[in-house]
Amino acid sequence: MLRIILLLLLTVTGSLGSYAQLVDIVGPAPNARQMEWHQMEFYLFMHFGPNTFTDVEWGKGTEDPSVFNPTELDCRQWARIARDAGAKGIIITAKHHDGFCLWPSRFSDHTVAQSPWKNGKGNVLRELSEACSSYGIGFGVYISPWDRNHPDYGTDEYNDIYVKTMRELLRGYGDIFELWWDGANGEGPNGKKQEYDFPRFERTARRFADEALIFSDIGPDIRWVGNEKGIAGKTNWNLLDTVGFERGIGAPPVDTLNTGNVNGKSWIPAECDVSIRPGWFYHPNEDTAVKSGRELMKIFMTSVGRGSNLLLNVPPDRRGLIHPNDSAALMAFKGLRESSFRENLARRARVHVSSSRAGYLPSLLVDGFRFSHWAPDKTITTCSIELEMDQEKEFNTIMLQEYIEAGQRIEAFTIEVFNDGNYVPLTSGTTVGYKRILQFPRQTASKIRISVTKSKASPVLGEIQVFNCEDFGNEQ
Ligand code: FUL
Repeated sequence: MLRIILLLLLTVTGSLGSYAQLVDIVGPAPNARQMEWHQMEFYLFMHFGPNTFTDVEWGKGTEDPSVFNPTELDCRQWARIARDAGAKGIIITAKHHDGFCLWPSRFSDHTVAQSPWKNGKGNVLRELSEACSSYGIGFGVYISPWDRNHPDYGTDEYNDIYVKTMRELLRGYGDIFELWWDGANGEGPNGKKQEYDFPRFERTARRFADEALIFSDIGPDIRWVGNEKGIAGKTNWNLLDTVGFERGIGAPPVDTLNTGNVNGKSWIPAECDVSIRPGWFYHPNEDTAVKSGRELMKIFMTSVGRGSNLLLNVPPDRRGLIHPNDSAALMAFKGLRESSFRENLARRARVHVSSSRAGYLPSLLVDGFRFSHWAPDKTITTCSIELEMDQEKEFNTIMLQEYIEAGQRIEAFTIEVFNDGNYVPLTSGTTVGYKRILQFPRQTASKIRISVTKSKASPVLGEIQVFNCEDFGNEQ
């Protein structure tokens, strides 16, 4: 009943923020847009442009636009496959470092309008934004600040051009869920490097797409995880200190990006960008090097399973379609996620807790909803939670979720299993965050004890689930 009331409350208010006010917030906390983003968990990246046809990763910007000529481009196929794979959105390289624009920008003469595709009348962004909205997934854009084509690159005028380009793009294609800023900063056709006016770029983004979360090495909304392998830190704070740091060369050290800062001043969660193939762009000789569903599952465990989001790159081929090898791998990945997390063995387990706060029912931890949460007494920072299942069960995976609307708090926890009349250590970890998935050797038991051993403030947990699935071979 309580669950129904809470859900009604959420539906009626339409905002997570109002529910978050039921608990006190400690330290930086996600805003409503970031909270929606955390819940997306997994979405696709698409690198597409002249490089798709010239077989390189970084075009020089001197490529003849006539190379861009997909024969069967179908953005609805991309969006359908993304949706069917359980991805919640697509971020497209609207403009990569070669400067080529996938829409007919008025501020460049290196665009789809100069290509033979659809006789220069095509617009990939228009087709993709419409396809994403008709399949109910988000649409995001990568707009490379580095531009190896634009003649003004390296001069003050380029900052104006970049702002105008952003404005044109952010106003013209509906809601944008994420704007992706790459850190690369090389020379332009005039041999000069650009001093980017990022404060102005940020103001432009906020003004014309205030719904968009901005990704870069240092946010302001989402940070790079520090590698392109899909591996977040086992310790992963959603907090980051950015003062004194810049995007690109001046970014925080990669291990800081990987783990965040325990006492960071801003909520800037990590996103793991990784490609399904060795390269970011499509290369025919990589058709046989597509990661398998199992490999993607391993990546899921080290990204989403460590409280980060997963941005998986699936580059369309020269026809302008997702290659069958990639779609098969995506479907295998989807199948593995479904089979792995289908049966929560702790659903409706009896929950015994070491301390209780009035109004916070321990049973909310196993009700299948992260929003409904439990917390011990306000003054208490350590606690234990015992799950008692109705009979002995085999399991090898535990998923924990903090109610991060109230801030990220947990610093260390242990998991024990009841064996021969005693609790014995099974595994342990540091941060939990939005989601933490731990795998361990398969156990048979009816009781599990999770103890929070260190927390910045009274821990607030939303959900605990237990599974018996394949072992994805990740070191926890
Ligand atoms: C990098 C770029 O230089 C690559 O080409 C790619 O776009 C990747 C996602 O980010 O920094």
